[in-house]
Amino acid sequence: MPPKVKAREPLVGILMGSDSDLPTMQEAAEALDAFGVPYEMHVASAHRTPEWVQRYARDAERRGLRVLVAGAGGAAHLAGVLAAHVTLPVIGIPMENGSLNGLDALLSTVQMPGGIPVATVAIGRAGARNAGLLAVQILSLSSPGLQRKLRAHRARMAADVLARDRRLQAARSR
Ligand code: RP5
Repeated sequence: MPPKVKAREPLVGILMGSDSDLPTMQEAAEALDAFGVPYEMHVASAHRTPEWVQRYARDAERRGLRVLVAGAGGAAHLAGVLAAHVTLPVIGIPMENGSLNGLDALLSTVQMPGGIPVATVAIGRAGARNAGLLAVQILSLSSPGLQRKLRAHRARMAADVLARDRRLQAARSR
């Protein structure tokens, strides 16, 4: 059984390798905000603050966190190192930066050894947004309220696409 937590205590831990990742990671935070999911955010580095990351991961479950979201660039090991220390789901976001535009971070995040999964999303802002949504979906497994909000969100997206198509058809028939 997951630990019982007070409603406003963070359920999601968002970590990023550097504050230079914040504009991208903000997308994940905004997705959680949109669903009213409480979270915390920290700058922490698998390489520059390895002990801090290990301690954070080891304490995460006891503190009531249910999902970890980690973004890093370059040799992006933050999500993988977290995953090594927890059985909570870990979602990894490769940052779009450096000389390889995020391809290095994508491979570093996604190519985990068998047995220690990291759910890796797309490079950059769209990936960060999806990471937030995926965290909501995971939490919705034990929250009918979040399930309802997710269904409404999907319905709004579908309505938006249909409206765009109507505008396209109208423009083409002029
Ligand atoms: C990674 O190196 C960070 O996650 C960031 O994406 C990148 C650059 O970090 P800074 O030099 O801006 O601190 O570890």
